[in-house]
Amino acid sequence: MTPHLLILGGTTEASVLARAVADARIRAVFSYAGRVDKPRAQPIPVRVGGFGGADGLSHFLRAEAITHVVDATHPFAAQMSANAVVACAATDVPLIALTRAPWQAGPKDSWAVVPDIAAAVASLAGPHRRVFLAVGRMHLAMFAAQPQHRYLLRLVDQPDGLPFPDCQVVVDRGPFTAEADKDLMKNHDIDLVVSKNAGGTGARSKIDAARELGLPVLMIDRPAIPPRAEVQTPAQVMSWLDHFGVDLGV
Ligand code: 3Y8
Ligand code: NAP
Repeated sequence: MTPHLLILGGTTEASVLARAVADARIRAVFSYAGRVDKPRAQPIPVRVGGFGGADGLSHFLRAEAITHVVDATHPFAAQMSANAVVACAATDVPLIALTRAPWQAGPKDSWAVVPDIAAAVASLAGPHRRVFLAVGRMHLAMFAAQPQHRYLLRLVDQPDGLPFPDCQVVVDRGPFTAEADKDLMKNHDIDLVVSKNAGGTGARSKIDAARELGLPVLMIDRPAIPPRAEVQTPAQVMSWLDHFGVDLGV
């Protein structure tokens, strides 16, 4: 069988894996949803846009003769991950997920943990605060239910129109650093950080900065994802491929 790998991407780890796959000269395609204007370039062919649900993904797997799928999407990309489980089962294509363990609160952290974004919105009820809302763009509208706060938003692209009367926007994509996030939060006199429990390294700087500044964090737990094989490092993905007899070019 001639290997043809599909990497469902959009994370730091997916980009590291793409580099390892390119170096091993394994035929692969990297997939983005098309959420942002200029996604990071990759050293392997890239496709952008949804597949059209699990059926659309099954069709893609057959049409492109995909032999292995690596779901290296973000832990909050639950729909994509669920579709990958269904489509790989339907087409009998091996699937592995490259995931990041959730961040754990340390002794110096002051986290309030909520199960999902709706619960985070509800827990923002109460008097005016200066909130660093670093959860991206897609769910901002839900937070409009709490307009009494001053929000600092960090977005990948310049938004057109924002659902808050009092907010400031920083357009930046990670990975970020704790030092820069400390300065940002001090300059904006932030008194609460709202974050998804993304895990990994690319988004944790604001959590480290909050700890060092002694600020509380509203931490949003990740959504449930159907069971599938999971590993935590690109190297483990490469040995999974090796296990299937894929020539790693070494
Ligand atoms: C389009 C593709 C790489 C990947 C980099 C990681 C790290 C930097 C930190 C903050 C939190 C947030 C957000 C974030 C981070 C990495 C990683 C990560 C968080 C890009 C990218 C795409 C996206 C989509 C985007 C979402 C948004 C979420 C911003 C590329 C840059 C908040 C998640 O405007 C929008 O529509 C943005 C949408 C989904 C969450 C949301 O709900 O808005 N990511 N982020 C992917 C696609 O089209 O398929 O350009 O690289 C990737 C990265 N974002 O290779 O360097 O691995 O997690 N991304 C969160 O974790 O809370 C920012 O600001 O502190
Ligand atoms: P999602 O809610 O799970 O997916 C919604 C739909 O978007 C999917 O059903 C699929 O459409 C399409 N899609 C998602 N990821 C895709 C991919 N890599 N390639 C092709 N289509 C994809 O996903 P999301 O939370 O919007 O995340 C979108 C992208 O941003 C992913 O690449 C993810 O890794 C990245 N990202 C997300 C977050 C986050 O906080 N959610 C953070 C960092 C990076 P069809 O059903 O039409 O196939």
